[in-house]
Amino acid sequence: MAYDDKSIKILEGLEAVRKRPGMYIGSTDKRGLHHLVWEIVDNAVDEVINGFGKNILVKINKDGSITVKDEGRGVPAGMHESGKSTPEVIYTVLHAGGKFETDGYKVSGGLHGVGASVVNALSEWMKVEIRRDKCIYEITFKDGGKVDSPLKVIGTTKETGTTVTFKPDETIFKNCNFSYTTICERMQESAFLISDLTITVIDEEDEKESVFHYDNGLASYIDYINEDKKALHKIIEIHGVKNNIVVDVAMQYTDGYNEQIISFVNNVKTVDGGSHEVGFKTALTKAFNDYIKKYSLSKTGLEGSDTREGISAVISLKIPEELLQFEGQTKGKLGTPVARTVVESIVYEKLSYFLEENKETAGVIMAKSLKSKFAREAARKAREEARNGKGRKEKEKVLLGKLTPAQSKDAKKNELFLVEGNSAGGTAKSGRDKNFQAIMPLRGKVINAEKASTNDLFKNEEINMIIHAIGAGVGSDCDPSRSNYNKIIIMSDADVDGSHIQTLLLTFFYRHMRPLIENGMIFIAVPPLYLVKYGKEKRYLMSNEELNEFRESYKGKFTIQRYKGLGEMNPDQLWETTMDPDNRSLIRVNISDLALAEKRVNVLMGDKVEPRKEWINENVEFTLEDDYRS
Ligand code: 28G
Repeated sequence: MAYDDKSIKILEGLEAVRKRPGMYIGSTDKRGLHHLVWEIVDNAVDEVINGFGKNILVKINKDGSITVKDEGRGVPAGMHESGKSTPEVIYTVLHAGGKFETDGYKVSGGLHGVGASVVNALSEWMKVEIRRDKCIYEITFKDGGKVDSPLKVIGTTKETGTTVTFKPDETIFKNCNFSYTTICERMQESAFLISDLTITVIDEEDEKESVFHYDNGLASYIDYINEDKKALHKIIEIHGVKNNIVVDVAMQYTDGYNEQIISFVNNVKTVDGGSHEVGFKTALTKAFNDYIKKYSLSKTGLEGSDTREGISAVISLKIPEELLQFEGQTKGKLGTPVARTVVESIVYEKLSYFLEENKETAGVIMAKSLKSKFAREAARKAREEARNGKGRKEKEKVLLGKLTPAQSKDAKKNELFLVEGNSAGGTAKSGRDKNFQAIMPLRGKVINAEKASTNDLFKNEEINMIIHAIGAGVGSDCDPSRSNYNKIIIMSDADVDGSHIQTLLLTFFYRHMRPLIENGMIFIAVPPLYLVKYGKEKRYLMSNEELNEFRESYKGKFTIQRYKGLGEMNPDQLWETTMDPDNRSLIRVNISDLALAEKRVNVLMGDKVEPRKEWINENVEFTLEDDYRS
């Protein structure tokens, strides 16, 4: 290819990065901005890992640019076969000079590994200074990677190393302010993983400086994590190599209950864990169970979670590039299957040995795990007792305080009325057939199962009463054959509030007792809207339509009474019109109603007033359309 053609290709490459920055650095928000820093710092860290220089400086400059300096060999400053200088190639050709390999391990930055040219492409300007061969070289770029001044010698030096300064392009990044804290956190992490390394972070504007260096690697990391916690023993360190995979682990139990496992692969954090973490957990469970069995510390075994209560652990793996496999949207999960077996066998073997050699520490850790096991078992027992045991009777008394039960215990025939308001509840209680009808009055508004946290929902008195009265269980436990009632009937006023209560109850049943709906056990009662009296006769009318029909067909004198609520009826009337199986109308709620209910939930519970009003106007009558006579 001709020289000019190559130049055009390069510019096209950088232009592609500028067109779709997200493809190369994930995003153009704060994360993306800092990604630029990690790309450059990773290269500097690689030099340290390769054994060249130990100090790295990261400096946020007053003009919004950032400088990264290492004391490595310095980027080779010769001429490339293309006729360009090597630094120009490295900083303008996509993927060139980004990541290099060391002993077969692709170290650091491996996740996105797109290199310095991407950073250049997304910068307003960039300056690279190279100290090497007693010379100081400099090359500068502007406007997304265009050479501003080609490589030249600008002075002499005895030092070696590379210094890169760049200013992110404000037209690409929403916010170009580097965060001192974000940078410090990441640099500290690197310093924990690489014991030789010293990283200094400076904020010139705010005159802040932090230096990160840790002699004890992962053990220092654990010390830091457990700084404000009470550790139960000295840190356990594990090291091993198998199948070319290097495994390092540091772990320590605290008196707390949290499990904190942090893992890295080739110095990159695996935020979503993966096969290495699975191997670690399996090894822990196996080694501990062996130990408690050998010394007869418990008749039954530990579960995995028992062995991890209060643990802080850092796992660091070095995996040859050809074995690397990452999963998940953000590639934060190690896939490599062999990593599981390698970590499992190394940790199991070394940990078992450690326990045998350190009986005192072993005792402390086993006691902690056994305590966790007992607590877990006690909690389960308490849950079961709450469900079927003695404690249940007491609780039920409170929970069922408002329930007026039916006399018969025939679940096949019994009906539960959920009645809006105490006064209507009283009317229903007097009017019902007490042989098979039970009444539960509901005061005020029912909690919104769509919005409340599960925790709040199940603390709610009304909801608890309903769950306990029905007795079929909730959630995955819900079993219609255990229901105390064949029909559960929601009885509310024929107005907006009543419709609201229906919706809230249906939402709850839909979310937490759906099998009852699927079994056709949930109903809505339909109280009459009008009572017309003519001569010595009376008739209840269920809708405006019925009223119109009556008006057209009846020619004599009559009076109309409109029922605003259940409370306006006397017990006999309520029985006659709404509760008597021979006379009443019930709507059986089915799942397609529920699709409707879902919509209702959205409209009714949403924050917008207008669509809500509209919806109520359109749908208040809906209850009468799919009339179901029982
Ligand atoms: C300051 C911020 C970021 C770097 C080096 C050192 C070498 C290098 C960098 O070489 C081209 C490709 C593989 C050899 C390597 C110097 C070998 C000999 C280096 C950095 C040539 C890249 N002498 N230091 N790149 N390699 N620091 N810091 O970027 O074959 S990048």
